[in-house]
Amino acid sequence: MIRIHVINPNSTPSMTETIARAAKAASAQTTEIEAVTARGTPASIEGYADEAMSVPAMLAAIRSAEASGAAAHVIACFDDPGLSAAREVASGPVIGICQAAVQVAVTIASRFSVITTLPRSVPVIEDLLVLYGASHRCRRVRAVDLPVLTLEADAGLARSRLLAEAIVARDEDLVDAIVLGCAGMAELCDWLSKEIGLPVIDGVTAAVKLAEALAAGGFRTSKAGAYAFPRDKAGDLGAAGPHA
Ligand code: 5HY
Repeated sequence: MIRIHVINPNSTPSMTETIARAAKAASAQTTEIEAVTARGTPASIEGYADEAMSVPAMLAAIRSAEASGAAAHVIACFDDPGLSAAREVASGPVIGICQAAVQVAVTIASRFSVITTLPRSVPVIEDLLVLYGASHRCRRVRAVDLPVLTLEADAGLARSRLLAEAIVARDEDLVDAIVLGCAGMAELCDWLSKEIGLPVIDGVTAAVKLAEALAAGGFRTSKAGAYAFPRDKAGDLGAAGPHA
């Protein structure tokens, strides 16, 4: 068995349950999914400050999962918050659901659009697409203009907004796939794909399958460069100590 640690950086347990169901549905028989809710972080991640406030607890969860034998880690938030910091503290591979979804999208489709929750998340995701070298393959990052937690609080409204936006993306953006831009949309993937007749990619599924592949291949995060473990600063100021 390999254990994959799936961390929800926001502090909403019911969203972790949604993520866990999607992760388990995607995982192989030989995979154990350890789904964890970050402690003391924002109830949802909607922009840069929420991201920043979620990272310390997420890093603590990754350190703990490493100690209990996790072979790989999935950051189950489409902003990929703290992804590089997580790779510093982890030995196993760390996969962000945005990066994983984008890698699947560019492999199975020539052009895709992303549909996320609030308009404020659109530039965050656009910048990630540039970082991942995929911005020329994404026609548009769209938003249903609903808060993250409304996906669960009003599932009917979420579905109708997502379907309407996906139809516009299919017919106006002329894409051959849609990427769901929020972990909370994970269970809407198959339904939406059937409704619009296009492949729909959920980042939780993409990340779990990539994590399984990397773990099975024995790949570990390289500690030879920028992803080396954080330095111990204790001796840096010498005998003078921190209050010279
Ligand atoms: C997510 N926020 O996947 C992101 C995406 C978003 O709490 N989980 C969050 O919609 O901003």
